[in-house]
Amino acid sequence: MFITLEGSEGAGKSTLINLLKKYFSDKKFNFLFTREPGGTKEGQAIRSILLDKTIELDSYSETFLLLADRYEHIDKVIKPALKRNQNILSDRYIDSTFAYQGAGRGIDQKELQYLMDLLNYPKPDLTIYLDLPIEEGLNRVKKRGKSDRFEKEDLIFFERIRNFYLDLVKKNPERFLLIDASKSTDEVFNLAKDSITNKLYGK
Ligand code: Z5A
Repeated sequence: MFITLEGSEGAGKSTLINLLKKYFSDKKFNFLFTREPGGTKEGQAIRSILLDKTIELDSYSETFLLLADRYEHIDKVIKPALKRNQNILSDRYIDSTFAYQGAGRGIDQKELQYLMDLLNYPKPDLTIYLDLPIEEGLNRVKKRGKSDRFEKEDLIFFERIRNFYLDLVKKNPERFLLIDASKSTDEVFNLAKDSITNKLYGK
């Protein structure tokens, strides 16, 4: 089973993943938690460039770095795990590129699809999207303290991304579960845990 988690800034992906990790490890479930960018040693080096506020990247350079990260991730982590029949949860995956580089940066979606197809990527069975009004998410991130190269973008950039995700969820109801991330961490966790469990047991 291949599950992905998406969301905009401060929606609570890391918080949710920590709760899911504990829950599935207590249940002795064979679950691999991974992320993009940075799911491999090579990807971690790429991630540090992508998040560095002192580095200026053209949107295409940013995209190619993300795709290099993804190629390494698919080749070294995702495909081998799926071959072993291991369950995987990836914090961000292909939808992030269509949302951030497509809707956010303005790269044509067809160009992105062409580049993505070159990766021959496994498709997720379930994608959980944590939805939160942008200002609320940015306030949470501000309180947390540190920010990265993406988080210095303006509200409109993040609104375009959120609207893109909302549209994607509407068009792909069989793959997506939208969770209202303004709910408490416990409520968000229970909704995500139940939907993953149902998917694992084919309900
Ligand atoms: N990116 C891209 O552009 N294209 C791509 O293809 C890919 C990625 C794959 C890094 O991703 C950047 O890469 C990202 C998109 C770009 N851009 N940004 N920014 P990332 O996933 O590593 O980073 P992130 O999206 O910024 O996630 P984050 O900063 O780690 O936030 P989060 O995981 O969603 O939130 P959190 O750390 O769990 O929570 C934030 C705060 O809110 C924290 O203080 C929590 O205690 C609090 N919180 C969490 N849940 C709640 C609830 N339910 N109520 C109240 N407070 C809460």
